[in-house]
Amino acid sequence: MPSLPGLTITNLPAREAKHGGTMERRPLLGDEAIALGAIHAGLSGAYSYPGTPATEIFEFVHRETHNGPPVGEGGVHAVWSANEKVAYEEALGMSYAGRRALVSFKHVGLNVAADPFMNSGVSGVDGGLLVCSADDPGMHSSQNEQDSRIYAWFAMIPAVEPCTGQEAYEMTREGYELSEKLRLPIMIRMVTRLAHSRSGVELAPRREPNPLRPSERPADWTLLPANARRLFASLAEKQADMLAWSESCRWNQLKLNPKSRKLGIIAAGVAYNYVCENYGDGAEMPSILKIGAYPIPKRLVRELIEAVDEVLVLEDGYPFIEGQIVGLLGAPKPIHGRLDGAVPRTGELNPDIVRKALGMPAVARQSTPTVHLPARPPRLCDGCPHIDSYQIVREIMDELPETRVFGDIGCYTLGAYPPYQTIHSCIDMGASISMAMGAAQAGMRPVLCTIGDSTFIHSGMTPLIGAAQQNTPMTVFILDNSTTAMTGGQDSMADGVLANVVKGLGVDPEHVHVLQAHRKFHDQNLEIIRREVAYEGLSVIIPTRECVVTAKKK
Ligand SMILES: Cc1ncc(C[n+]2csc(CCOP(=O)(O)OP(=O)(O)O)c2C)c(N)n1
Ligand code: SF4
Repeated sequence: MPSLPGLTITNLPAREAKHGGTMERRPLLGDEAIALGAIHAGLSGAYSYPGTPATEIFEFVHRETHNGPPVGEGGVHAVWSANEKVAYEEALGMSYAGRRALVSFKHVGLNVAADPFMNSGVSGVDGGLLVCSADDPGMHSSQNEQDSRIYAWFAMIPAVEPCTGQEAYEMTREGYELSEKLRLPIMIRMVTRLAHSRSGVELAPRREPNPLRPSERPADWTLLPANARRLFASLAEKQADMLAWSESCRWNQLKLNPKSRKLGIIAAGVAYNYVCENYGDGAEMPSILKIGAYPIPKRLVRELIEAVDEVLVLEDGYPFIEGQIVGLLGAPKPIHGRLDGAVPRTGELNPDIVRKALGMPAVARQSTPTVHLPARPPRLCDGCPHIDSYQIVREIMDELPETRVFGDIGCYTLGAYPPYQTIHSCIDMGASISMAMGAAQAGMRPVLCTIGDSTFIHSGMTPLIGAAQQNTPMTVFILDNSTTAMTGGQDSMADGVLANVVKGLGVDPEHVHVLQAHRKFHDQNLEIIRREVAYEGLSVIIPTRECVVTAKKK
């Protein structure tokens, strides 16, 4: 963490004592620092479904532990889950058994896991449970830039937000102690910039995993109304302890500068680095509250506001801190940030945006020669199996221009771009099938949808059961490329079982077709698909061929 010379540090406790002897140091991505922090805290189970920018957390745990002993002998269980809700519930089961668990996913994954996540605040945990939700401000590879801190507030649980790899490691490692002390899951809020930045991290020794100790409070895990009312009241009571922790923990630091009253800064997570970068040239730093732990440390915010004339709030994501300070009726002093336009309302922060908000003159950056290239949308790889499917869908659309195709999330979403332009929606994982159902129910014809094999297992099976029961007139394409290509080629649970799963969900086997997604079968595939599109009922087409990138890797 950059040091801030010459400031009065009012609540910064001494750094933890070194753990005996020389410390090991490793270059780690922010994601990897979380993974290793969990392993060193005595992790017994890691759970996840791939999603940028969180994927590397699970992959690191797997890489580090898969050759180790079984869980019963101190090892770590690490197998991808079918989706984030399943991952969260598996982690809860591990915690119920008294052992420590880590569940990680991208921010929208938390929407999928929201049901168990919210309820786990009420039930509480036994073995420590850390949930890392990796936000993507600026939407580098996401559909939105929702802010997971609001979920932690919603579930009434503590959250930590690292600004360096070292903090990511230490917050995770120590988070397990807090989780077991408060008997609550703890959220680690990550952002893309830190998740994918590499830095040297000092490591502490690995702690032994917890022994198997099944919960002695099964009633607390059984959220019948009478139990849930009691537990929710107890969660409300814990809020005071949580606030006391947040106001005294080392992740929240108030540094008052009595010489500079005009401006105070509140900087959360990586925004703190951007402030330090801008004051790094020796300029005097105003009073600053660095926030790395939530609930928002009210007392420290109040102390800062009392010490200065106005406050600038810098936070990646939503104006979460700023909004709470301003509240409904306004703050006692001017508060600047995303809400009053001092900082752009959306998008990722960076040192230049922060510099401008601080009122500093722009720094001259070394200009790079600009080459004007024609705009080129991202496209499917040459030889991609999805190309063969989309060529046929395009032909169907040319024959029947009223055709609508509901898309989903994966490499195949690129079918929305030229030259195919074969997708008319993409909202969230699994929505292709459910939205196609709704549109068919509204009377639209013909209705098609495309979904990848991994996305189908994640959240396409449930709507397909309903479509099979109602024999909804639509044609579902499950594009089986034997992998989860978009997130880097993780194994797909659909491998080898797709047609049987589809039939098992109740789809009439006469209208289930496994096709080879290859140019040389184009004519016969087109014929089958034409027939099924004309059929006034549910059909499922499974074009199959391995992703060429995955095949090459093998
Ligand atoms: C809720 C949620 N979880 C994870 C992701 C990240 N993600 C996007 S697409 C995808 C799966 C892609 O695999 P598949 O459906 O097989 O299509 P492919 O990329 O292989 O064509 C994942 C995991 C996401 N966008 N939303
Ligand atoms: S990675 Fe695989 S699935 Fe994705 S576009 Fe390339 S070939 Fe197609």
